[in-house]
Parts: sequence; structure tokens; C-alpha cells
Amino acid sequence: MLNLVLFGPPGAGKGTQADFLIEKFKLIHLSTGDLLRNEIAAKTELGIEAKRLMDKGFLASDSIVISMIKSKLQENFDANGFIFDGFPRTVEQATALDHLLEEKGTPVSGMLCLCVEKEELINRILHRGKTSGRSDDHDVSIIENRIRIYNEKTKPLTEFYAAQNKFYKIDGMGSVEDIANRLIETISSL
Ligand code: B4P
Repeated sequence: MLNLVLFGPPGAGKGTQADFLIEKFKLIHLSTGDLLRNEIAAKTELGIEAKRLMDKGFLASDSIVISMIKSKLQENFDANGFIFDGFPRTVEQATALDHLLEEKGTPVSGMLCLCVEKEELINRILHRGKTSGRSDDHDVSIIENRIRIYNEKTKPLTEFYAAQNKFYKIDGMGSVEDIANRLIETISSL
């Protein structure tokens, strides 16, 4: 099985690139951002709680996100593999993912980290905000908070995966197609 963690700051292009990779490698796409937005749209208790945090640029709670991923892994027991997009975002989530995959007898194959300059991240998210309807895509101070939280809580995961020899840095600047080709080259060598 091929289990990829697609990693990077907000707006790095994780969701954009996941669309290419699921097609190319026939993987199941698990985006915790999308799963949370589905809960928000359905106005579930979990969604209402997550919206309160996401609107300000904070992370949803580990327990909510981990239980969502757990049930998706159970639903897709016969998959070729998974792309984890936007998950894990904390050391707690990464540890939980290792345990969940251990139970399935299939580890994380690699963590692909998209590197993009801060100014470009903000421009991409503001641009998306014109059409996304996402309340966390409009305000520069909220976007900067998301980047700050990424640097504090999520970026340390690069060390977590480097310690397992699973960390791959990918240049996330340039055209969507060029970035997809860089990712495909790295994944093909795993
Ligand atoms: P996500 O949904 O994961 O959103 P993201 O980080 O903004 O997006 P991504 O990197 O996928 O960017 P995209 O491809 O869309 O998270 C949203 C929120 O949900 C988080 O802030 C958090 O609150 C919560 N959450 C999610 N997962 C969580 C977890 N595990 N734990 C706790 N909380 C969690 O690209 C952005 C834009 O750039 C798009 O408009 C795209 O078209 C454009 N773009 C992409 N590539 C480009 C390129 N090469 N050139 C120009 N533009 C490009």
C-alpha cells in the first residue's frame, strides 16, 4: 500500500496536488479540511465546534480530527493506499496515525512537504477567497494566524518524519503541473 502524507503550510497547494495524485496512483483522498467543512455544512455539533476555531485560524481539536480519520480508514479497508491531505497537523495526530496504520499493517510511505514562500501563500489564499466562500480565506490577519500556528504546531512534524527517514522536501513554487511532476518523481522512488 502507498500511504502518503501531503504536508505544507496553509495554501501550499496540498488539495490542488492531491487531485493529481489520487488519479495517478489510484489512492483514497482524505482531507481533514474537507471533512471538517462537510461537518460545518451539515451543522453537526462537531462542525459547530470546529467552525468556531477554524474561523479564527486555529486548529480543530485533535480528538475530533483523529476520530474522523479513524472512521474513514475503517470505511476504506480495501484501498490501494491513502493520501492524507492536511493531516496530521500535530505530533499527537501523527502518533495516532502511526498507530491506526499499524493496526492495518501498513505504515506511512513518505511525507511530502511543499515549500512555498509566505507572501505567495497569502496571495494564493486571498485569491481563493474571492470564490471559495471560506470565512478563513479573506482576512490577512486570520491567514497570518494560520501560518503562525503552522510554524508552531505543525512544522515540527518534519522532524517527526525525518527521524523515520520519511521526510521529502518538494519545491512548491511554480506551475501546478511542474509541482505535480516533482511530486510524482519523488513518489515513484519510494
Ligand atoms: P485545509 O483545508 O487543509 O486548507 P489549506 O491549508 O488552506 O489548503 P491547501 O494547502 O490544501 O491549499 P490549496 O491546494 O487549496 O485546512 C483548513 C483549516 O481546517 C485549517 O486552518 C484548520 O483550522 C482546519 N484543519 C484541517 N485539518 C486539520 C487537522 N488535521 N487538525 C486540526 N485542524 C485542521 O491551495 C490554495 C490556493 O492556491 C488555491 O486557490 C489553489 O488554486 C492555489 N494554488 C495551488 N497551487 C498553486 C500554484 N502552484 N500556483 C498558484 N496557485 C496555486
